[in-house]
Amino acid sequence: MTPGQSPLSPTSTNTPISYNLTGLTGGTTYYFRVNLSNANGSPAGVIRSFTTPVATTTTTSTTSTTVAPIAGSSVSAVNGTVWIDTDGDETKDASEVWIPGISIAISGVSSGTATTSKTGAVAFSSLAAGSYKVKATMPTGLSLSMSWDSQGAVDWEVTVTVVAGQTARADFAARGNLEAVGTIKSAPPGTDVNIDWSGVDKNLDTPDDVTFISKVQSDQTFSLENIPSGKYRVRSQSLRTVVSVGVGGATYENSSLTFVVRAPTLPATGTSSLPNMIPGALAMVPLGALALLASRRRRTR
Ligand SMILES: [Ca+2]
Ligand SMILES: [Ca+2]
Repeated sequence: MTPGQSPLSPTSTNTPISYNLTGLTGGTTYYFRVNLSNANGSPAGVIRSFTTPVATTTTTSTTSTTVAPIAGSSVSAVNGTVWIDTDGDETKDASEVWIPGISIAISGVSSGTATTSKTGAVAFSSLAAGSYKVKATMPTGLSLSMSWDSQGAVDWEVTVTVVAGQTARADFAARGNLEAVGTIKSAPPGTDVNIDWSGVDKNLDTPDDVTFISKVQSDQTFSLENIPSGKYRVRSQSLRTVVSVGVGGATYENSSLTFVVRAPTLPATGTSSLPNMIPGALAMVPLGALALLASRRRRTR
């Protein structure tokens, strides 16, 4: 017994007495003994016991909400690329260059921006399914023009529908508005001519630089089509020359190299028979076929 709970009140006589014991542990047997004390002596009582009931825990019901984990297969993405489509065939050929440093924005269920990597690529991942607009920004002052995108009009704006667990694509192509022609006096035919372009940041020797490759022909000439303006470094064998090319072009000449960048020269119209033939040929094409001809070709890469 707890000492503070004993002894019982000495005034309780001839009537049953009760006592509330508090702080007992459930499921435990307690032993007790009543000692009486009066004029006849102080006999010790018999030891008795009681066992407290086992405590029971009452739990109240709770409501839980189970959130299903997002399966890996439901994560969607949009991947994109930007390149210079030198030959204008709307296909990225091995000889054509990617354009790093192009800003691409995505908007829709969620939005964000990214810049194309060294390989001209962006990736928007972990997207929710839905419709998105992907817009690439043409850098200014580089004599570059939009020449293709993977949807609709050539406006470098592509709407994609992202399906759960799948990757959609938005690809963009540009063409430069200038051409380069040059001669290398000492190099044998077939020699590679590496022509580094300063890229979107307009500075050479930065990560967004791009290298065009041409070859020396049997008459010592080399050429590039549809290139942008900027700074160029011409490298071939021991040759290494930097040329700045403006929107109007550039001319460089020394004892071993000439490098001329200019707006493309067009064939004289008077000597070509094509202008006379085309209208007659088109006149024989049915209207529906004309519409088909006018529609844009799309190619998957
Ligand atoms: Ca191409
Ligand atoms: Ca650069």
